[in-house]
Amino acid sequence: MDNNKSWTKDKILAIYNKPLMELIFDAGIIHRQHHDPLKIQVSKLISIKTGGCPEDCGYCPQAARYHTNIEKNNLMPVEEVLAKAEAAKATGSSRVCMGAAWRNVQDGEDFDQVIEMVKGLSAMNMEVCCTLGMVTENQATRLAEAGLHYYNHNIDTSEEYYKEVISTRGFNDRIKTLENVRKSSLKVCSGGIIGMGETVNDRIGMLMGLLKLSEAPESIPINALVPVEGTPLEEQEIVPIWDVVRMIATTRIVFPKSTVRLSAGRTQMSKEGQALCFMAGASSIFAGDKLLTTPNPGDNEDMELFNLLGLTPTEKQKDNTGKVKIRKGQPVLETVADEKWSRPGHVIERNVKATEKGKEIRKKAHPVPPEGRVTELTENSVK
Ligand code: SAM
Ligand code: DTB
Ligand code: SF4
Repeated sequence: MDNNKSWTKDKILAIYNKPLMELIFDAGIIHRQHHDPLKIQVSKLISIKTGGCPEDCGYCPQAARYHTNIEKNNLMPVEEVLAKAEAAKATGSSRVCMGAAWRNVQDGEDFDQVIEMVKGLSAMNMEVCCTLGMVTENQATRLAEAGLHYYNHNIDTSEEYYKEVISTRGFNDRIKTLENVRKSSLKVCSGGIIGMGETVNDRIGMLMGLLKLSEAPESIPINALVPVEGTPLEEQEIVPIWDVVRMIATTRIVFPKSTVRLSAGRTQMSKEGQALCFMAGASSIFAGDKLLTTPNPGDNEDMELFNLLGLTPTEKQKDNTGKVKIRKGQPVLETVADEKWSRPGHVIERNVKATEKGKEIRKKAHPVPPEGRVTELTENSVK
């Protein structure tokens, strides 16, 4: 999908700041030119490995260093994933997105198990997406060969504000991962979060980041921050729905052909607010009563909303399972030298504070660490 390189920050800013009614109208027209406005693509998120992540992403309840009230789980058995997907298919999901709380994919047993999940889901005639952290081109190609359609990896925000949210993984590695995914013939899903304390300029900067990719992402999730207790961003105010609508509409105009997904944060939005997002060009949602660890409206509520608005879930797109184009002369299963992912390591005060608070809480709960207890931070060793 072409990326229109003639966009500038100023041009996008002028769109974002248009009178809201004009903005929604303009975005709605573009939406109708490229998409069926009565169809919504519905994806089911399955958290296949939850919590215990060694990273410090300031928004994330799954980072081991913060103390959050989530249920941690090791990698889910393949059968359990397939059963969850079967149930989601029955309620209208055409796509399953599997999420793992990993910094990056590591070759080995766990990755082999994920490959089996992808094969199983793809055989069920569903679109399959994974979000497993950073990937090499080789790993992305293995996923593509197994039948994966999309890989999700968000750039999250502008390159500048990213440094105030995450210190353990670099913005450039996000871009590198997305280009690895692109080369492997998988479709790219990448977007970000609003409501983290960023400026409007940062929101536009996030879109500029996506425009710098060699091709536009096929799918762009716009998440509204879900502020989770214990994370560095726990005290952020819920982002106003008007900002969400503006961001969705602007994304729709800048990326006319991409699917724009109204992602996390829908439990914080009214039905009317979500309807405005669909008017403004959102064409996809996550279904079910849970995202990865936080609540989501649930199937009944979404069905009610769809009925009210006259929307119907899209069917699965044309099946290309087993027809993945692997580039000639590329030995896909041969191990290549591992990518050297960066670790900027600068100090982010609010992340440090939340980490200290997490340590205190754990110390109170376990004054002496039980013998043989492995610290959570070593679960996914850092490269
Ligand atoms: N570990 C992998 C990674 O970081 O790429 C995959 C899972 S990660 C949870 C996927 C995305 O969820 C993040 O990049 C972020 O955009 C979004 N996310 C995480 N926590 C969130 C929150 N509290 N509110 C909104 N979005 C969130
Ligand atoms: C995306 O952009 N949003 C989804 C999906 N990709 C993986 C994740 C949202 C997570 C919200 C916080 C949670 O439930 O843990
Ligand atoms: Fe959360 Fe993914 Fe960051 Fe881990 S890498 S803390 S799972 S967003």
